[in-house]
Amino acid sequence: MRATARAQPNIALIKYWGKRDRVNNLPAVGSISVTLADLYTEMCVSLDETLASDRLVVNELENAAMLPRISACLDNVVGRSRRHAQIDSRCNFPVAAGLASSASSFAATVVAASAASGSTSSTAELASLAGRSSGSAARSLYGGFVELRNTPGDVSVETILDGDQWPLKVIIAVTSEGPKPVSSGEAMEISRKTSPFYSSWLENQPDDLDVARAAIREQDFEKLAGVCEHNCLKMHSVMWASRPAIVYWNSATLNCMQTVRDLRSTGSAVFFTIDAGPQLKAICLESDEQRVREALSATTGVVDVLSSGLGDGARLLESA
Ligand code: 2P0
Repeated sequence: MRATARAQPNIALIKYWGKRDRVNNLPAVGSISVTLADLYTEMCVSLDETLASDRLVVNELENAAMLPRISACLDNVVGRSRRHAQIDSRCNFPVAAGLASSASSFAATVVAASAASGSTSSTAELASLAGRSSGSAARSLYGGFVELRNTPGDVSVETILDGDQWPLKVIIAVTSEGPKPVSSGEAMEISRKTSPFYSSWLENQPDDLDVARAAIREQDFEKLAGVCEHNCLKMHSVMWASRPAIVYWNSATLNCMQTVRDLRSTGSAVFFTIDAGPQLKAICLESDEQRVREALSATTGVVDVLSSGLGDGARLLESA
């Protein structure tokens, strides 16, 4: 009744922002992401009848803040009348800072919990369960370039193109390692209720998804770069126009955007994207990785630079 799984975070190229059903945590829009290879979260779930309550330890520290969401995730996967669980998590990158740690955490949790309870759920079922805990987590069940589509009452997720077919690199410029001021879930609700741009965000998303999907299939970097930066800035415009305004960027985020623009104007194949946090993610061709890394490392306000190739979906490491 113990299993360990590993999952990598994913970075959205075409973003999920807003929910159509808050009870089942269903997104209001489809999204497209890339699953990373080198950043990961491991979750070890032990279902144990001797425990009086669930217990979560993240990187060897007790974590009460995230426990209710993890417990609810276990209820979804194993059932409410389950045994209590000891959950030990290891994450090799900063948590809760806009690096999609919730995606890798919940993707790994559903795989580990399912195996620990002896269930044989399909990847599609596990993706749907992960999405109930965190919308972006459904995408981390799959590798490479991944699309999440809305279906009636659920989501369906698939790999559009394997990462090794088009081995892009993701360079993450970390500009702050603290937790974010407003959770994405809360911020999405503020946007839905108050942003004057929210309805046009929903309306235009299918067009961006079509362009990005085609660009990925054709491996057309310029086309992908254009639609991804546009989609990212549009999502942040929705946030900025919300009341209260939601601004996740800091001055270093803007410096990094300028660095990426300078690189592109001097011939590098690179574009940026920014999620619910101040980190900038630069996506580039393999041949430009070194140059992008060096330029972002030298950008004012950048505290760390991580890089990753594209990787596989969540998987079971061991079960007993
Ligand atoms: C994304 N983000 O597509 C977008 C872009 C942040 C900006 O999905 O409320 O943690 O748990 O379903 O998945 C972050 O939100 O939100 C996110 P919940 P989640 O990656």
